[in-house]
This record gives sequence, C-alpha cells and structure tokens, in this order.
Amino acid sequence: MLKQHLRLFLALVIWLSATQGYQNCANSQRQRQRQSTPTQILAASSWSNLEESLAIQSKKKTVSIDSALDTSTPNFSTERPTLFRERHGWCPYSERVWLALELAGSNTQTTIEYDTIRIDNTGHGPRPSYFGGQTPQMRWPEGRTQGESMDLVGEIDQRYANGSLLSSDPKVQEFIRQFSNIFPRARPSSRAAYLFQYNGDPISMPTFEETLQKANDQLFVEGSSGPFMAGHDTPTAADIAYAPFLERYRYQLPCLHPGLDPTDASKYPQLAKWYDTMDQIPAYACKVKGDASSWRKVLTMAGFGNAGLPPSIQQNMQERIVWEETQAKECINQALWERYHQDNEDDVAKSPYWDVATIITENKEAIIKDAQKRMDTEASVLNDVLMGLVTRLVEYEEGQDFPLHLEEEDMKITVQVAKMATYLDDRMCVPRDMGAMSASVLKTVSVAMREVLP
Ligand SMILES: N[C@@H](CCC(=O)N[C@@H](CS)C(=O)NCC(=O)O)C(=O)O
Repeated sequence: MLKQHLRLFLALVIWLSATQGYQNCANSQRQRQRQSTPTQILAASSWSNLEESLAIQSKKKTVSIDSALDTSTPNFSTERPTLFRERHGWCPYSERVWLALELAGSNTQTTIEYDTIRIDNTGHGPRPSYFGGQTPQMRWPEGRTQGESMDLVGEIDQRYANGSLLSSDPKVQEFIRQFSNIFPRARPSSRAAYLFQYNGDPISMPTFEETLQKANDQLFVEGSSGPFMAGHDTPTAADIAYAPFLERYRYQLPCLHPGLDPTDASKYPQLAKWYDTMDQIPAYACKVKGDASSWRKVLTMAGFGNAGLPPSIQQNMQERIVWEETQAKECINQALWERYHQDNEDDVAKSPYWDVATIITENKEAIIKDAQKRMDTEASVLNDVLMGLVTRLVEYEEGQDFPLHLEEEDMKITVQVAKMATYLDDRMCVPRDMGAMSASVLKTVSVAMREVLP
C-alpha cells in the first residue's frame, strides 16, 4: 500500500513537475482575435491549432529549472539574480524570498527579472550537485551566494526595491522580531509549520485562537491608514515575513479545528482585512500563494504528526473538500488577472482559463502517460480527451455556462473529459503546477462537468 502510494506520488511529481506554467502566452489575445473565432477553433481542434491559438512560444528571457528533472549545471546569469527555492512551494522561507522579488517589482512598478532553480527538499528526490544547504538561497549576479530568508529579503530590498520594503526600518524590524512571540511552540515542520505538538497531536484550539488574536492586535496599528502590517500603504518586509505562515494557517487551521477561521472578521477584523488586501496583489494571488486544497492535501501526507493525521481530523478534511468546491468560483477574478497579465505580458496568458489550457498543452505527453495508468484508458483516447478539455478552456467566455458537451464530440469522450478534469484537480499542487486562480478554474470545471458523469 505504502509502495503504491509512493509510486503514485512520484508519478504525480514527475508529470506535474514538468509543468513550466506562466510561459509563452505573449500576444495570445491579439493573435487569437486575429486568427480565429471560437467556432473556427472548435471545428479545427488539433494540438497545433490550439498551440497556435494560445501562441505557445517563449519570449521569456528568464530561466526556470526544476533541478529534480534536470540535474545538469546551468550557466548562471551574470545579469540577473538566481533564486533557489523549494520546488513544491511548501517551504515558507522560500516563499518569503519569492514574494520579496515579486513585491520589489510591484512597489517600484518595474519587473525584476530573476532566474529560478527549484530544489527538492523532501529528502527523497535528487538534488543537483551544484547546490548544498537549505532553501532558500540567492545567487547574485556577481556570483556570490547567500542564504537565510530575511537576510535575502533585506538584500532584495536594497538592490531592487529602492528600500521600499522598509527592511531597515526599526519599526518593521520590531514587527519581524515579534514573529517568535506570536507563533506557538510547535514540532518543527516545513509542510505543517506551527501546527503540531511534539507528541503529534494538533496544537489546541485555545492556543491557536490566542495566536490569531495576538497577530490581529500586534501587527496592525488601529487607526493608521494602510491595510498592511504596521499600518503601511504598501507591503513591507513585515508582511513578507508573516505572509507564508498566515497563508498556511488560513487553510490548515480549519482542517485541524472546525470553526477556527483566521479570516473571521468578527473575531480578527484587522487580520481579516489584511488577508483581503494580500489577495488583491496580482503576483501573490495569481502566482506565489498556495490554495486551500493544496494546503489541505499537504496535511494528509505522512511524515509529521502521528506519521500522518490524527483520526479525529479526517471528518474535518471531508467537510473542507466540499467547502473548497463551493468557494473556488470566488477565487476567479478576471480583473485581478488582467493586472497580473499587464505586468507580465511576455509570459502570462490573457486569462486563468488560457493559463490552464497552456499548461496542459505544454505538458500533454506527461499527463497522458500518467493518466493512462490512473484512468485505465488508451493513450489515443486520452489525447482526444485532453484536447477536448483544452478546447473548452480556450472557448470559454466569462459569464457563460461552462461547455459540457462540444458538438462534434461523442458522449463517451465528454464523460472522459469530465473524469480528466477531476483527475487533474485531484492531483493539483499549487503553486508548483499552476497558480491558485488557475487551479480554481480547473476545480470549477471539474465540478461543472460532474453533471455529465453517469
Ligand atoms: N532560517 C532559514 C530556514 C530555512 C529552512 O528551514 N529551509 C528548509 C526548507 S523549508 C530546508 O532547507 N530544509 C532542508 C535542510 O535543512 O536540508 C531561513 O529563514 O531561510
């Protein structure tokens, strides 16, 4: 059983990890408008037509390498910095640095170009020979390598954000120092940070409530104008220090204790407002943050707590799956996506629907190979199925019902498309495979298409 689980997990890791995401959609909207109407796309469905419509060809200068799949030593850029971050998106310290690079760009209204090398930190996966030590690390253009997340945030602030992240500000530094007073004593774990006691049980509900109350009361200055920590109008190093941990709390605490909700504005009004404000940052909401399903799924993995989850939590997890499905639609915000697209025209698709279509198209061979084992279906059928799913995503216009059935498609394929959408949603790991908004698209598609299942 354990062996089978491991095998499935590895297969998931291999195909989903091959995902590059966020690439190659330059001018896609213009090209699509110029080249084809929706009915033409539908009539001429083939991978090459879809690729052409999605304008899949990279204009990107920056490099993103998954070192678990490509262990060769890269030519490190002498113009751009290189971020070494944990490859699944589980490491909260890596997320701090990734977020700092993105926020340095949005605070200064520029795009900071950086290369990324993703590192396996699970202890099982292959690590490249050129990397040692912990994630995150940065290699600066002049060749020096540095670690420690908050030191890196400070350096990014000086080099790329003109100090706008206020990392040297004594008040911001004081907020960062409070981190260890706010979060409870817990069993160390990067996948389940500040969640479990040393005996493997979850930390108690009153302790979590106290933590959330402290965060609410200490991080936000009542009466000051800005919605970010310490009352700032723009995000600072303090927001960066806490964001990955509060993000996990938002989705993982309700799994551990029903009714424990960090976004509850009646109990934690300032904290709730902060979550809303962070969700309006395009690069955070569309790219960096993990989603509710992925944070729940990470909890179910063995290796922490009682080598798995205490049984009392299983029921909560089931309830969360239903909640995730009902709220997925609310995460899709085209206006926010457009701001993200405008900031990254060369490598971000015009909509989250097109983002999912692009990622699936780029990884179709690996997906088909893996799905063959899981869905017990021939590769040629799966190819049509995947094309059916991508065609629907490309076709979809905001406000319409999601197309359950395409005219020239037989019902057998439609049912398989529905199964494929569910399979992809089940396997999703955000932000490793795609951003949170795109993953919400896939979830809503999977829920909508369930109607056609026998
Ligand atoms: N204090 C460090 C902590 C970094 C850290 O704990 N990284 C973990 C992953 S989340 C790691 O690299 N673990 C693997 C190892 O220690 O070999 C920082 O803030 O950067």
